Amino acid sequence: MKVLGDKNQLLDNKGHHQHGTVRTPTSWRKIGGVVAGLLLVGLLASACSSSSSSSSSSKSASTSTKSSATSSSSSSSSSSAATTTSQTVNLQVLTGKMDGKPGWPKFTPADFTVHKGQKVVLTIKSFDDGTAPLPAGSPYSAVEGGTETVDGQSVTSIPDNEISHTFTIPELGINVPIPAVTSANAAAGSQPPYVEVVFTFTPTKSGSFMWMCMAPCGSGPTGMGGAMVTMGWMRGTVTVA
Ligand SMILES: [Cu+2]
Repeated sequence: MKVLGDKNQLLDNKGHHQHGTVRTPTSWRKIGGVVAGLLLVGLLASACSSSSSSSSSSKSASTSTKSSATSSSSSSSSSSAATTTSQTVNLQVLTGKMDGKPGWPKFTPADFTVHKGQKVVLTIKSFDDGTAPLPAGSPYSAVEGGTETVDGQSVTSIPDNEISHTFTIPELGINVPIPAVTSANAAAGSQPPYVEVVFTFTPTKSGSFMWMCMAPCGSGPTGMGGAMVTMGWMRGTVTVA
């Protein structure tokens, strides 16, 4: 299935250099302390980077950390310091049929790690053309906790009857509604067709948080069984380190 591996991105870990000015140090010992401090920062940064490289071995997604200072085409509209980094996380929503388990759509990978205080660009490519409308009045049709585009267009919510899944992290106040693949996506030519959701946010709280889908896309009379209640399908863990 060739689509699963495409657009994977290679890690692009770059070291960060901090430039400090030491003004009239009172002793060499103080300079030594500053140098040791900078080295420690460097070590911590590389430890953080290598943990995301190890988690990127999953074949269907990758995580990378790169300096936004090197990409002048950054789409961020917020002005930020040159040392700000962004992280890229790629998820896919596979249909149960694609994964050999009809009726069990799944997000993959289900578990990933991001870094506190760093902007995350979460790209979710969904191949699911099935809708799972939210109950009327559900709050999960609205984008919360960041900004979202669907196939390049900014959105603040998705109509209930177009929703296929949501990527929701209640403890972080994050909700990403994901529409079903449409005939327009099919006409765009990819095979199988997919819809691409890009959600940008900055985690401000560290810890381990469960994410889940709030759309009734599972099995059973209410759509809340099967994939909906099984870790690794419509729920998983986001670690903010
Ligand atoms: Cu779902």
